[in-house]
Amino acid sequence: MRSLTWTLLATGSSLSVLAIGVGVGGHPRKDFELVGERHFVGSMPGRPVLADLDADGDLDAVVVCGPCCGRDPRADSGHVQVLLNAGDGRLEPAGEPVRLGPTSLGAAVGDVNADGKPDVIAIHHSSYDAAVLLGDGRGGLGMPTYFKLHDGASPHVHSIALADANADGDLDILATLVDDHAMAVLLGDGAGGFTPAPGQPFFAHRHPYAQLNVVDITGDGALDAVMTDMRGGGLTVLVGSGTGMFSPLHGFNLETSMPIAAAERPMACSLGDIDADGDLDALAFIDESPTAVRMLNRGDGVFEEPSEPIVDLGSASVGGELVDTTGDGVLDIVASGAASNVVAICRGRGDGTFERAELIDAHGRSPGVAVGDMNGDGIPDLVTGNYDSGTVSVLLNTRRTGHR
Ligand SMILES: [Ca+2]
Ligand SMILES: [Ca+2]
Ligand SMILES: [Ca+2]
Ligand SMILES: [Ca+2]
Repeated sequence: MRSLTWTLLATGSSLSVLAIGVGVGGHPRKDFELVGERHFVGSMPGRPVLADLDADGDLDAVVVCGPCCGRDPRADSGHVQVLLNAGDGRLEPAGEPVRLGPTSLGAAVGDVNADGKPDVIAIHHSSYDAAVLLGDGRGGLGMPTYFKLHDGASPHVHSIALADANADGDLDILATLVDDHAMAVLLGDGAGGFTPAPGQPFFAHRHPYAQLNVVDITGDGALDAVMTDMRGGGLTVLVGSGTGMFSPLHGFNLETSMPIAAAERPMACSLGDIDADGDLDALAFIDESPTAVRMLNRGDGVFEEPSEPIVDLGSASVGGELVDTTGDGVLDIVASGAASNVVAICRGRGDGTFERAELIDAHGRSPGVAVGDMNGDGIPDLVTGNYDSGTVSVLLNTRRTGHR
């Protein structure tokens, strides 16, 4: 297998997409290396989901192909492809893609029928249908069974999470219903079936959007949900009862999602303890902007902007993750590129602030990025779904702790 190496631009100078690999203002580094070839998976792949689909101990990738963000579906989009890891980060298709609806957008992976084999749940941008595809434990997926997230008139679904919202031991489906201003909750029966939670969907302010986070944010042991309030320009926390029901942290008031004053249209948010005080903070990614906004947790699930909330990502982004890419125990930002071919990494300083962005070439425009250890060396790598080229790239992290 041909192995190509690519350079990562050093920090210390203003960055632009055109400057990648040129080594402006510093020594070019080879911190991320494309392993194998880019895989063509079909039109409009989104952010991969990483999980061990074939139980061999390494992370595999699940990629859903379908249009995002108002673009029309292409005739050949609308499917899910599993890529199996050879163990060193090289991916190979696990078989033929499985057909979904034309606007399939994203997925979550978990065992929903209690057979010990991971299953895939996919959502569709323009349909209330959630597709459940049972895994065979070898990377194969069965044909989809559909469950309605809602019986509404304006299907617009942007994110999904699998979590046990009612604490009965079975995974449940949670999803943002953008135009219904609500979050759907379907309770799993542990056999691959789902029924609507009582009272769902739950009011979630205006336009809850991408990257639904399901965590215990209030510390009472029950799972809560954190999402962006895109039209309202804030963050919404829905407090879980532990029985599958959710209510707004601030009560049923349109004016009281937690405002993000520093920017409009937060598209997505990622959670992590960025200021090392023991609670989960939020980073909101702003639409059509190379910036993210820091929102620090007061400790009780209320997020507030610090005095300098803006993080410069160096490239427009529609989402990303907070993850330790260097092994120093401090969370860094890994942000996908909205209209470029780069992934931006901002190293965390541990005090809630971040260094200047480093831009990494994903070798395909509009990469949606996932982070996970793909070659078993304990260091997180990058896997991108490249929307415009229809490909997936695996970029192995060759950084070492403390290495600069
Ligand atoms: Ca595997
Ligand atoms: Ca299963
Ligand atoms: Ca459950
Ligand atoms: Ca914190």
